[in-house]
Amino acid sequence: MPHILHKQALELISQAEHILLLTDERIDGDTIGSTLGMFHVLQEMGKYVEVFSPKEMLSILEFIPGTEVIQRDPSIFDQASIDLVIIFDCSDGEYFKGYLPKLKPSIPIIVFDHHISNPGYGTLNFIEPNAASTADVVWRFIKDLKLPMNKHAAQAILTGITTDTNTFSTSNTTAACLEAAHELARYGAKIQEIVRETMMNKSLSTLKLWGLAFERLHQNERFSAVTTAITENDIADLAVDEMETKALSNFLNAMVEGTDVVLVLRETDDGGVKASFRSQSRDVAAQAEEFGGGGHVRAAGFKITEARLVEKEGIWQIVKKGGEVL
Ligand SMILES: [Mn+2]
Repeated sequence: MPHILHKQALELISQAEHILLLTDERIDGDTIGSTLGMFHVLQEMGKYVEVFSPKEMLSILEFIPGTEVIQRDPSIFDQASIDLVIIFDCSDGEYFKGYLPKLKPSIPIIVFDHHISNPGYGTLNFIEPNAASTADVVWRFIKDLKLPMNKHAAQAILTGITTDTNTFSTSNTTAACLEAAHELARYGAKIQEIVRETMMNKSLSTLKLWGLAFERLHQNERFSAVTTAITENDIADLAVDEMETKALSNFLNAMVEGTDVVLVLRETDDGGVKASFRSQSRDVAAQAEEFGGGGHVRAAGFKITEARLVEKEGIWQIVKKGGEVL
């Protein structure tokens, strides 16, 4: 029997005539996959649906069916006819709050997420901190309510599950997400295409970037982690996109022997430094919080504005403007 919250959400969806779906600000396979999965389901239900995502799509996610419908122009929020907003994999909802005043205050918001830090900012919130991905939260919602599925929806949702578990290799790989993968495969999802597009098929420049990152690997006592660094120059020289550095963190986490935590430091084009932790057993969310960041227990990060990466005798440090070493 459907959960009461699910029924309330279905009521909102049934009444809505113009639904706007939003991804997280940070683009990854889960936020795009869960959003587009729901897009295909709502289309099957005969709904008028639009999708907004604030950042440029990553080339390695372009195989997900429906990426071409994603709009990036915020004037989408000017439409008075929008009567329901659904947002996926976005832990705080901060980025789109600036757009909300353009919408009627009475418009309900449904939130699907798996970040433990999500305060539940929606009218209805589907937040499962133990779920491997937002995509599998979305899948259980669709299944519970017996919403109409097709193979495009299945492929999008399975992409979210696959990428957030680093192809079923991370400690958050649960029986529930494997069961979801099995059911989605029955709806026509192709795991081999997802793995090839998101994990393999690395461009020559990406592999060169990985080569630089491998060379710089070192044990960093400051962060108690095997650490590497990527500078803005590397990224500019090799013209690779952000998802590739995330893939690098996941790869190193799975591959480096004898360490709990891997840290990838990366300079960003706005003059800051991003740090992303991956862990097998330590709580890296707590560690990231010390630096004003956050995330999941096994995958977390932080960002320092106005900082650069500096190498000193093989150890990479974050140096803030003014010279303070973090
Ligand atoms: Mn996620």
